[in-house]
Amino acid sequence: MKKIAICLTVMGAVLLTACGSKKSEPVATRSAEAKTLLAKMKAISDANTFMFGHQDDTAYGHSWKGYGEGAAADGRSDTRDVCGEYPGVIGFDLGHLELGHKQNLDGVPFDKMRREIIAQYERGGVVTLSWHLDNPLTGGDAWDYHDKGTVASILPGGEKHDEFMTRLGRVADFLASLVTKDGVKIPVLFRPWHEHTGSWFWWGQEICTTEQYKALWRMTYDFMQQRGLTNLLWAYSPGAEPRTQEQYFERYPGDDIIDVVGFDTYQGRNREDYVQTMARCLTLVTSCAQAHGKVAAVTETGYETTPDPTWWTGTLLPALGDAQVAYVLVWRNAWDRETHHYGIYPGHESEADFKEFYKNPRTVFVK
Ligand code: BMA
Repeated sequence: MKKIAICLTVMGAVLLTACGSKKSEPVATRSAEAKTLLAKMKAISDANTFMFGHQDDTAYGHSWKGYGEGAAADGRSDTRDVCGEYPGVIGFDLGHLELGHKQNLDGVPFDKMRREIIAQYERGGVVTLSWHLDNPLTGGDAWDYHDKGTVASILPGGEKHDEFMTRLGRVADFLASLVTKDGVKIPVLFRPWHEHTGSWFWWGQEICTTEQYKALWRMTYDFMQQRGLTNLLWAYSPGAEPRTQEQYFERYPGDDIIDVVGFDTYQGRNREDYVQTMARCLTLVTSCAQAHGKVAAVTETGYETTPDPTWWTGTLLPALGDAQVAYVLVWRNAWDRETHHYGIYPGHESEADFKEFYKNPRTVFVK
């Protein structure tokens, strides 16, 4: 008995020492490149400038696609075709990567996406990744919110937990493959579980509880950290629903996880509603960013088809006012849906105005 006790005591001491020494070493949660990226975003917003962002900018455009039959060469961009430079931020979506598919939910091959992510980094631009992932419980898409048990089913102990970890693993593998030819792990801004203050995705406000939503974030973050993905920065991006800091932070996963705080909102038919919503959300998000020492951004916006020849300088710029945000990202220019575009392209009725927007000293693009 005694011998065992001594043995256990010694083992305990060894374990304690091991744990103790582990604890005293700072845990690297952000790579040097990720820290540099965050500092750059902060400097841009501190200088009262912001990067223009466009979803899928180099994957396809209004009348072309960069993959499949008749593919345009890598690096084609509707934005560059109009103003000569690329957006400062390009967004891509990882939906269906978790299923092991070769293309995302909109048909963009992940190999093409990887090449364009590397190219955007090498030209000095920023990449943000959203994730419209399928419902892991029902097999429906991201908008299949009818089963309120979905989030619970993938948390530890849930019937789909193990399978979901496999899905997260596929995403982690792709994120780990974002490496330059010199071996630099490309820093990217990951923006999962977005627009959760609405109830149109299976992780939305009325579909899961606050505790479940936060646990979902923690599980995702811990998994990526355990995979060594310190090249990720993390964005929290509710919709326009929160009215107060308290509401904004209700489901906030934590200051140790989040780097960028933003919001998604779009213009509908009424310009005044949009300008007012932007003003309200910008005031809220910039004060939240300040209170928590984070960088603010407009993580998604736009006006579908932009049916206003002076929208860029006549609505978007005034709506932004003097708010300090690192970037403003407009949604994609679908090549296969005539009326689903939010960016600019040659021949669009707002082309001349976009060039003015580009020349405005506040906007940041990359060559
Ligand atoms: C949505 C729409 C969809 C698309 C999804 C992910 O807002 O653009 O057509 O599948 O984003 O990119």
